Amino acid sequence: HTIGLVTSNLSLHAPSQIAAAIKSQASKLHFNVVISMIEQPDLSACKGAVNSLLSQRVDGLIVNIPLEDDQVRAITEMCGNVPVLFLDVSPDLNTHSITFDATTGTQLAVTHLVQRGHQHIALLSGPLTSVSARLRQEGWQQALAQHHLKAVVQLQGDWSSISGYLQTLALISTGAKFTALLVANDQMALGALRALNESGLSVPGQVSVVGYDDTEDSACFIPPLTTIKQDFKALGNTSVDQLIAQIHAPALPGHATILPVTLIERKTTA
Ligand code: IPT
Repeated sequence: HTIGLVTSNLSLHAPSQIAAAIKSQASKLHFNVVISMIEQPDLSACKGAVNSLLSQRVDGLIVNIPLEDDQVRAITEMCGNVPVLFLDVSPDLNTHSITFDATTGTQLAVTHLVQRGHQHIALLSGPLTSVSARLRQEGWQQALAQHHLKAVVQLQGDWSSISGYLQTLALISTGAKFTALLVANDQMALGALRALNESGLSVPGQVSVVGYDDTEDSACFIPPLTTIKQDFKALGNTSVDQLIAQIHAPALPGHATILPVTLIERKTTA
């Protein structure tokens, strides 16, 4: 039995840890995993990857690529009778999906900062072409508004650590006054920490930083990163179990599962 996994670039820490978790759980249940990776997410690349896995006669597909609603419909149609499960789509879609609770994740991060007295908060988002990047940005904005606050500056990176570094340097060079920085993933937070350090801004003395993901290296950043944990092991286990259930019962109606997130407080916030 074989599961096909279509994934975003595995040089990114989150997709690679998700792929590892899927592989482990599948092995336990005696399923093979064949992977098709897309370097830059777009519909035609995703269709190509799905087709190549279908031609290898996989029993079901897990798709970890950011997709808009109409793109999800197009991919589902292509799969025909082969069950498919999406990991990076809107939780409001009436399809098989497993995503993390972005409303709670962003609220936890904002509340953590506001409780520590922060009023001047900057945002570093992921690429806004990605659903999950948009959900995080909107979640932060809503949570800030609940505290009658607005982001002082909003920047956008591409999930990579170098984009986090460059965008944070750009933020510092605007001269904008900020005491905290919310970052949409830990890799960009790693770059942000370097930019702050090189600019002589101490973390958390002058600037607090909150990441998002809690990938495996984040406890070893300098300082260890406060972040929102998305449990990628749990995602891997649940998605393999769920896809196998779909394989056994292909008529199961679409269902959006939402996994919980938690705040991991380390040393980048005060
Ligand atoms: C999402 C990660 O949070 C982000 O850091 C980045 O790696 C992105 O994936 C790449 O697509 S997690 C995803 C399941 C929404």
